[in-house]
Amino acid sequence: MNRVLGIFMTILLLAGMFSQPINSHAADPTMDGHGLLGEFFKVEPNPDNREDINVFNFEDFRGERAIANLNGDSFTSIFNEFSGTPDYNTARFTGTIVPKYSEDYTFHMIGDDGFRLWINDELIIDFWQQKWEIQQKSQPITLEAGKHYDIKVEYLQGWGGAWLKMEWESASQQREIVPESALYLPINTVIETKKADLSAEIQKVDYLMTNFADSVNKSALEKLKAAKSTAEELLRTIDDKEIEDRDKADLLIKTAETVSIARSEFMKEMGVTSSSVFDKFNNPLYQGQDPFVTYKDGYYYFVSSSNLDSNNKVYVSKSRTLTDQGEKIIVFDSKGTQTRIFAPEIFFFDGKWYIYYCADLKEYGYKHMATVLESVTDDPQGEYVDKGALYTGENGEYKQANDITVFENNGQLYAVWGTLGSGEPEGPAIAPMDNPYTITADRSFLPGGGGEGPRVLQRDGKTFITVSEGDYQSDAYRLSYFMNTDGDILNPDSWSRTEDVFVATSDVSGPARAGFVKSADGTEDWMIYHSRVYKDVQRNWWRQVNIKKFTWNEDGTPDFGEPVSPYEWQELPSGDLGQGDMYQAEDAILYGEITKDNTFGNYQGTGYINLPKTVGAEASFIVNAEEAGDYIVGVRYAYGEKVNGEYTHNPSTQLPARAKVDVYVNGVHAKTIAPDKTAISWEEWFTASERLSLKAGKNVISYRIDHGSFGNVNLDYITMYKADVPNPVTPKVDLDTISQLVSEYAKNGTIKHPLASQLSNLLTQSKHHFDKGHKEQAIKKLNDSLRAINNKAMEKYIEEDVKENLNTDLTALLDSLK
Ligand SMILES: [Ca+2]
Ligand SMILES: [Ca+2]
Repeated sequence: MNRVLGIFMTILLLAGMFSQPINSHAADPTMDGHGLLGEFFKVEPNPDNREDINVFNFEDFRGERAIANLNGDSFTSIFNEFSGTPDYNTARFTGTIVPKYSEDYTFHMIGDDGFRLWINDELIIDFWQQKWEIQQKSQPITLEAGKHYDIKVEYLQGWGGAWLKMEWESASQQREIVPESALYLPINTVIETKKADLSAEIQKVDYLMTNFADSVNKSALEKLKAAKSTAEELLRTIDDKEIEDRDKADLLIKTAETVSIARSEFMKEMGVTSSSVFDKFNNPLYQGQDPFVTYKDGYYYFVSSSNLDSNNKVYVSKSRTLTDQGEKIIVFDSKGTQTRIFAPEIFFFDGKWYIYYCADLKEYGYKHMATVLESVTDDPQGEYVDKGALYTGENGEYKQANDITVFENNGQLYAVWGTLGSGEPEGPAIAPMDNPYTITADRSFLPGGGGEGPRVLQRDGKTFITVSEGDYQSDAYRLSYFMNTDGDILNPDSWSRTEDVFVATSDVSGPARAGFVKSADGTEDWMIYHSRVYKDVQRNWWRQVNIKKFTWNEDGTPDFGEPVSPYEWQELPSGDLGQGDMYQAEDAILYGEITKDNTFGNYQGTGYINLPKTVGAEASFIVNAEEAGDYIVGVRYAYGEKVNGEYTHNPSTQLPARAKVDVYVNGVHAKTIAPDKTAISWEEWFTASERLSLKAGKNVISYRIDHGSFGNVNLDYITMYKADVPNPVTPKVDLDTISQLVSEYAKNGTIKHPLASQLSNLLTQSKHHFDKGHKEQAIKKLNDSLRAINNKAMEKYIEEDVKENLNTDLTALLDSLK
């Protein structure tokens, strides 16, 4: 096997989240006017009979929200928000449904708990029972293509899981979950909200004309006035127009967009907002747990499984900077054959990417097993093939596993993982691998001591396996490590253990699950780790991602220091390009009830703004794009709001409060972002990044509270840089690393004597000259080394890929010395 991306791979792990429920959130509609309107009600259980079906009524209305469709996602967070508890609630979903074919349709529903479905006022599924996961099927109903039919779903929830799935099929319609695109919100609701959004547009125009009419040219002002008149005229006449309601809604949507575009043109005339360059950061960075990152060819790749919309998927994010995860792409959806996908890690071996993780595999009766995905191409955000479960057992019997990682030592690949199941020996367990997706050897064990989430760090012939210890939901979750110095990896006697090398401080709770990575130029060592978002003493498992630089002790062991406080600014990793141009929110054009503030800490610039809950609020940034194309645009925000029903002790949902903000580019809706909650603290900030397409020159990027948005979010600044441009800095290679490699190659026989000893001598002499300050002689010895490996007569003593690696490293080292 080739030397893998350095010996310095990184990894992260996921905490042992075995007691927690699988959580997900009902998706918000992504298409204008689509989805179903949900109305949510509270009911009271009968104290004498908790299965009394008669308590489920629609009398105590608590709130309404549009949802995309009924796809099995959980209503828990909505119930929590509206009624303070996920238990004993009802909901009603209404709107219209439009089929593609003129055929007989059959509907299938399943849920937790009961439901009933009306199409066109006809009750076609009636399952009004406090039971769960019992599939129901309707009689066929004849529908006409393209026609809107009223749809109504009623739903009851007792306790536990809370979800519904609605599918349809016909002769031409393959059975599928009824998609958002086939569902429409009740038209009256759409018309009313679009009128309000258009009124908000008119107010924004008034704000511009009152305050900035003198700062733009006449033509921009005239265009804005004209757009405003059209909007006012439409609002006066819309109710009386003799057109279909749906056409009224379309007219309102189009007109609001026209005004919005005219406003953007006007704002561009006002000039670019002043900007600076992102050059420092503080922790935390974003929501997440068991972070794992690796660096290759100018990009950091982060891999994660989602906790916010289920644990059935794997995502890979790509970023030019370690300080943000950049754009996140889904690479694997298990579609139910795997659940509880935890702590994925990504590695590059021999031209392909491998993602390792443990999950409950259907094929193994939903036991938690180690498994691996292999990329089809060398694009880590491309397609993957599921290579199936790894053999993590003994005597031919597959055993459960937890938090798997892999590493290479002297050309041999190893897997390390935690053990699971009653009567199982205490891990971590370890086994050599035949290739990146095959283990045939029986497992053996490190010398006990326990810990979960192994991650590997290697330097100067030493291998460290860090593990996380303690209650993962507590302040005391922390790092310890095993150390091997003789390369006898499978011998438990060759490992020693050091306790508590990275522990909580007064303002960082439960720091653990570290992964390790080099700075972009290869000169610094960094760790990425999670901490708990709440610093109280109660148990909870909400976590956030942090990074810090670490160093080495004289005895060659790592010195991780203390977790970095959120109040401490850190410099960018060496050679890191950061997040690019920075535009402060407090300098943006602010509409509606936005307030500027600087009460809470840890902001950049002179303060931050609060995007309120009220419709019509907007922060517009006029930015400059050097060329047209896609940009990664990050927004730094705090969302510390505590919502009804949220509590830090054993929370039943993860980060239940999510804001929802619409993002516009040059007046046109581009994205809706749902920033994760940032703890019940307004002094810890997260960054959310999106890919946005910009024109060359001035662009207006707006963050808006429209109807259906959830505000009360503080914004500090936005950043932007051109997407898909790797960091051109090449990692520096040092002489020690090359010497170590040569010694490993000699050990595993990929370089043979006499070349091995010749090279080793030349490198030792070079180091000696460096130490004495004789740079020229040192360089001469390096050139001699380069000649030796490329000497025709030596060909049979060195393998081709090893020769290639050493050529690359020696040339890079020589270049850096010029
Ligand atoms: Ca239930
Ligand atoms: Ca700021």
